[in-house]
Amino acid sequence: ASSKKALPTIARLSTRDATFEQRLNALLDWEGVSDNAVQTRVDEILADVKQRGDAAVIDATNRFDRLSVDSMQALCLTPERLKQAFENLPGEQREALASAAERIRLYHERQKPGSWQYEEADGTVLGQKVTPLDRAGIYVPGGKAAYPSSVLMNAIPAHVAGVREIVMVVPTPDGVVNELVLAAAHLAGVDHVFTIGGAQAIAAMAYGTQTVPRVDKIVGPGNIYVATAKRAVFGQVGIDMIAGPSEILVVSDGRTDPDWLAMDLFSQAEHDEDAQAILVSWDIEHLNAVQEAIERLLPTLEREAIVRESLGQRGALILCEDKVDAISLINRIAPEHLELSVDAPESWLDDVRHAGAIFMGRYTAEALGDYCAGPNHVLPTSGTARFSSPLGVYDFQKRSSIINCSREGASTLGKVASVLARGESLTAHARSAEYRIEK
Ligand code: HSO
Ligand code: ZN
Repeated sequence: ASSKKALPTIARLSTRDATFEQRLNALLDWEGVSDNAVQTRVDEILADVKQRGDAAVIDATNRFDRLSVDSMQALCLTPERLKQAFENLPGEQREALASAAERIRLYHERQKPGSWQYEEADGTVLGQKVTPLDRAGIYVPGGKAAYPSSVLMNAIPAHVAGVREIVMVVPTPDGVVNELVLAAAHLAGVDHVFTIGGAQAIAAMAYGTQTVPRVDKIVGPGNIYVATAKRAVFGQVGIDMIAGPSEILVVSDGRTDPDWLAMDLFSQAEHDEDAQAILVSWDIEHLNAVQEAIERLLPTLEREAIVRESLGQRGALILCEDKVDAISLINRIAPEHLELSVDAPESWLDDVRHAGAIFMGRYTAEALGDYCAGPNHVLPTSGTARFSSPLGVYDFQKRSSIINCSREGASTLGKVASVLARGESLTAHARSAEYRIEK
């Protein structure tokens, strides 16, 4: 036996333990990264792009992505190039991507909110007009973290929303292009792709350059430079949420195959070392069986090292008392993904208040939602499901209020406004309303 005490593969907790709250808090604790050195470098890049436009983007791209281009033209991909990427895919991939895109589109079509209005008795009409953004910018990370599925999840809602122009940026370090990412962009209705990344790409989209159109909102995940740049340009443009590491909370009634559950936990853990996978059950024998499955299946994983790190640092198997106890844990954690691996999951739904996406029943693996079920896989993380929602069509639209007073309505409202305006000593307001009151 080794003299070194081996770290447990995954922590075991019980809601009965006196230390439970403390241990749970330690597991959930996630500090959004912020770094002064990064901030300084990002600020420099933003300022440079703002001032010099394309030239600054080209310089930064050559430096960080190890390229040697001398014009922006070399960093633009045409719609024909995207189409070609799609058509050249192996048949199976082409069909899977197209089927996922179609399902995601159908789901998001349902999110399209209508404009509405109502008319009062005196003929005054009030309403709300929904308008898509003129331009959206989608950031796609390069290298290993470039997920074609995320291109679909970010761009399709924008397209369904009716955004006029969708710009996508994706870095190509050493000139390596991800054909699946381009194919996904083609299917999702992306208009322009620039092979740029990092803070320089965020700056280009936020300020606009001679070549890159200035967008109204930037969405999509990225590394710390990208996240820092997005925070910095927020206000000039809209941004989506800044996502933390991926998480899954599985609740099992003890009747799902432990191998399935172990693999569900792995499927989140393999995203990265900081990802979080937690399983809750009131059946201790079942927890033991899942733990055994984890130990047995771990060595079969391609990304074993990442999964071990993630499970060891932030994973847990939690023994709870009963359904009520499980529900209070769910709402306390407010997970990005919740799997209800139980009989009659519908009977849980009313009580589940906080979760980004709810996967109901034993057959609904989270992985299906990641790719092709239809709902969005860009979800609130780190407990933010308490107050925010999945990325959707509504994130690419805004609302304008409509007020259309009738002659009669102007009299009725004019009296109310005049009194309130005089109360605020804003007499021009009062007189403007009074002019329109019928004598
Ligand atoms: N589970 C990720 C999305 C994803 N999974 C992309 C596979 N590819 C979001 O939390
Ligand atoms: Zn995933």
